[in-house]
Amino acid sequence: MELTPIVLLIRPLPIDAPPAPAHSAAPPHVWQGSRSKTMERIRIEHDGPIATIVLDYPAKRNILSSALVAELVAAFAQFTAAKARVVILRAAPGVKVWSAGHDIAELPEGRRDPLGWDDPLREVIRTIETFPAPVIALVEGGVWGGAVELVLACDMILATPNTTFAVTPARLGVPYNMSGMMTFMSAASLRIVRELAFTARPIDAARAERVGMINHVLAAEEIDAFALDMAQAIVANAPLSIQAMKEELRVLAGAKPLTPRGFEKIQGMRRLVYDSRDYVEGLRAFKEKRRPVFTGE
Ligand code: KGJ
Repeated sequence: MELTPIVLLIRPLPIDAPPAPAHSAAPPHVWQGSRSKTMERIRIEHDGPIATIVLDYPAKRNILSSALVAELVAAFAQFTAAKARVVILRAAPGVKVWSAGHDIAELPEGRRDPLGWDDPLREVIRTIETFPAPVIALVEGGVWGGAVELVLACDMILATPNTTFAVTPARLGVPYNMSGMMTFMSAASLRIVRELAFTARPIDAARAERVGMINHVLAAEEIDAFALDMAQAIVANAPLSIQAMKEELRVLAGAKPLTPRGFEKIQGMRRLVYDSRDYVEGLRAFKEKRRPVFTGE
């Protein structure tokens, strides 16, 4: 698959077109040929019913800033309108950092929930989860914080052997939120989630595959062809069936009972975290490029 940016070959789809109902009575292949479009922080490519998003903001290690997320959300809306049958989400080949996660500079400095409903990370996770066709994450290099959740929210995950996943809120003093924890719980056993979240140490691709967090580890020279082959297998199948199964899995995975009291208790605990000195210290230490000193206050 060609990844260098090329000019738009065919009439572009309006980026702000309202998402069409997926896979309606339209013919299965609404796209002809291939085309590519460059946004500022991502590139998108269409090749027939297979769409690709390339994270392409290396100067800031593909951080999930509100600007990058806005481009991602627009790309998925465009793919929905165009009835894409599968999306491959990747970074440029050979990157050392797939994504450094949430833009720490955009986290509020305290006294406000840093991961509320409208947070860009939450928005892009919902976009992927509710996208009406499978999303394959093709990952290499370091994946950090919220970017780990982004990858785990994808339907299938392929990774090169040098991939690592580090879940780092506790290194920053950030109270992760419950729907985010649910993404982790759906992707790995509680024991693994606890280890990742409490130690904030990276897990490598081999172990992530062993514990069932990701689908396949593949050599860098093989991963593109493997992803394409998987995409083609999906495209050959019935899109409405896949769309219904994807939604069933999403709804079932999220079907966790929670009492109002339990919810309020957790919100109260999270508030103690983002009101704490440790939270301010975690963000400040990152900006000052030093290790944080946490006191539990
Ligand atoms: N947010 C904001 N800016 C970032 C971030 C980030 N997450 N990561 C990197 N940057 C910026 C740096 O400040 C540099 O900006 C530039 O990207 C290159 O980073 O100084 P500038 O050039 O203006 P750097 O550190 O020079 O690159 P490397 O030496 O290659 O190191 C890459 C790393 C990914 C190891 C390193 O940047 C890093 O540790 N980043 C933070 C990773 C992290 O903990 N991410 C989790 C963020 N938190 C969450 O996602 C969430 C949701 N949470 O709850 O905590």
